[in-house]
Amino acid sequence: MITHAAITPETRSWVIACIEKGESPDALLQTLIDRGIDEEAAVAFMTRTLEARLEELKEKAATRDAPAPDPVTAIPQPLSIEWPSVIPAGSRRDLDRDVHVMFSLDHPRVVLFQNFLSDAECDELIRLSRDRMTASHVIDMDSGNTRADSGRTSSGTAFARGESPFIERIERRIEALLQWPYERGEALQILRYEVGQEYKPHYDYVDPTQPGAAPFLARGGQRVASLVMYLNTPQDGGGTNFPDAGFEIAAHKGCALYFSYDRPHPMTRSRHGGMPVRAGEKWVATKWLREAEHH
Ligand code: PD2
Ligand code: ZN
Repeated sequence: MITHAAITPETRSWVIACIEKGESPDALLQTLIDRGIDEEAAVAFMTRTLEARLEELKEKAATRDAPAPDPVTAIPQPLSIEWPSVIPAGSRRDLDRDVHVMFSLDHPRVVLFQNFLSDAECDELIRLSRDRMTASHVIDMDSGNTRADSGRTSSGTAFARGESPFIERIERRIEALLQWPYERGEALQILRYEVGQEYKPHYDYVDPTQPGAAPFLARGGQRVASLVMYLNTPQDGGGTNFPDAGFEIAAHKGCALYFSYDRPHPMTRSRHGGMPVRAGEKWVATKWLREAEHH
């Protein structure tokens, strides 16, 4: 005779298999009782088994019906790094110059510094660059190489990190201002915009879902922040705008515009552009900060 102890995991599997073949629960209950299982125990067992099976099937259906996350549109988590530390508006950072915060916004994260470079430093950066400018490129997200693009019409050049004591002095000031290791900065880029030239709105991070992102990300990870240093004051135009947030920062000699993006996603509202120069010319130096050491 089968006793109460005979209700085993196999009994459970057998009941489920029979139900799924279409046998009636009442008939199964009767079989259990016929085989000597106490009626009350058999009813409790059948109830538990069928309820648990129903829950299992509901969970399976919910997982199956939930749309699979789309790797292109899914919102990535914020990068889990220590962020550059930026002081509040109105305060000063004790560097080798008296730099202070003129404007600060949380979303997008934007900070404008005044007096970051001296007039002499701005003039020297322009003087060192003038004879080595070539047409600016963008990263081709299919191949990872760079290419010309009608949305970026400036010319530019770059200084390797620490290329000279003068360049290193500026880079060390950036390190101290943002509390961001020197080694996690890209080469200093210099850009020149003549009348009508611009850099249409774009993101400075790379889209990690694009095939061309891998070689970029292999050298220091994602870009996390940008510092745009204005080397002159254009006669007219040439501001930096953030169209998704609806504001523009005027290009003003010696000021530095900082913005960061905590993940490579438009939700950072960090899309920005170099507005067309309407008169005169515009010179900037840019420093991009990476997640990790850049080489
Ligand atoms: O020229 C600018 O104002 C500017 C602003 C932001 C340039 C860039 N980003 C860039 O080169 O990415
Ligand atoms: Zn940019």
